[in-house]
Amino acid sequence: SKTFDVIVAGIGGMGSTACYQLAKRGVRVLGLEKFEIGHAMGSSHGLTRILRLAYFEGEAYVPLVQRARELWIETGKLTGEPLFFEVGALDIAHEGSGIVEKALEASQAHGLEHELLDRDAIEARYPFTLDRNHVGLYQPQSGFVASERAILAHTALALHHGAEIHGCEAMLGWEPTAGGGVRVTTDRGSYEAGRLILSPGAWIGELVPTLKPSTEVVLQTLGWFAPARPSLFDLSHFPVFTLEADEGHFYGFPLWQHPGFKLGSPHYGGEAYDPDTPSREPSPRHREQLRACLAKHIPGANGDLLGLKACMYTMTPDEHFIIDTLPGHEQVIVASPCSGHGYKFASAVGEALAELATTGSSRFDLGMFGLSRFS
Ligand code: PYC
Repeated sequence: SKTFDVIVAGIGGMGSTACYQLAKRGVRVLGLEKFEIGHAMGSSHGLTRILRLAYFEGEAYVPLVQRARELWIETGKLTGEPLFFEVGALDIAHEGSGIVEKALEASQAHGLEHELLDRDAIEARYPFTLDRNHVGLYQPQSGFVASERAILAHTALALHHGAEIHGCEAMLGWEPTAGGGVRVTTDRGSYEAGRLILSPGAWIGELVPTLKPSTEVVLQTLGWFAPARPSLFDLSHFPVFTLEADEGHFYGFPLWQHPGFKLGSPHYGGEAYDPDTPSREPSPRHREQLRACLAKHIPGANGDLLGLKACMYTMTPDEHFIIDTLPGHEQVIVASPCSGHGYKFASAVGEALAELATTGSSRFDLGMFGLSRFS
């Protein structure tokens, strides 16, 4: 079988950046993807993903997202098409719920530009209709990543640097070799490498059954709706946002590359899902929730439905990521799941994975993503 330095399984957000970072370092890398490159069966399609710097999920994420932002900008310049759009981000939540308070804590701890807004200030600036106790934190240096474009761009760069990438080739399994490497079997052949990076998203439990108990795949829904006045949601003055409402924790985007206003179903409202379901049918319940959120909080975007897409989150019990070597198999690096908030970090995670695979350590403190927390 053909031999490589590193095999990367799963060429989505994390795998595409890992292939690029490895190939750029002169590493002989094979990338394997079971669907076409840039497919809509995983967790990164639907054009855009939020990038927030003032991270309410934990200020420890801030250095990683700062580096990710730098890399998205750098790689966008390299390919001639921007990957990061600095439209600002607005976290809106009920006062005292902890979200705005934690975003503020992260801003202060890392000296991030930010602005606290009360309900009246938010409504004066943006087309939201909010609850009396809603408050917000605006971060001008945040924005969104063009996620589909970025996967294709990183794959193109990886190829440019000599990576071998196989689309439409399903990995069936892996086993350690006597020499301390790995042998990977696919539906088209078998390959050997010194190291294996597993970034298969929702399929991690199938490739590493010991991780099944600490991961849950859920279905989420993205909706696009015709705005009455598209100019209100133009990316020149409308930011990405997260909105904690009584109906759930929603998130949305300014208009970009699609005539519809994009709104995501409640972040904590995913439905248990089998990633091998052959088609991705959006949830009717999510569709109702999106409609209810628009009617109550964003009436200017409550127009005709233009599109719905289903996508998957792969959750860990504490909602942090897994980025670690596999106990007993140090040649295998796991880089999934991301608990539904990982894409924004992918450029920096790719760099961290390349460092781990080539030197055994990373400049980033990846301690909070370690597997030992589940044992
Ligand atoms: O990180 O803002 C975010 C996000 C929204 C939906 C999923 N992740």
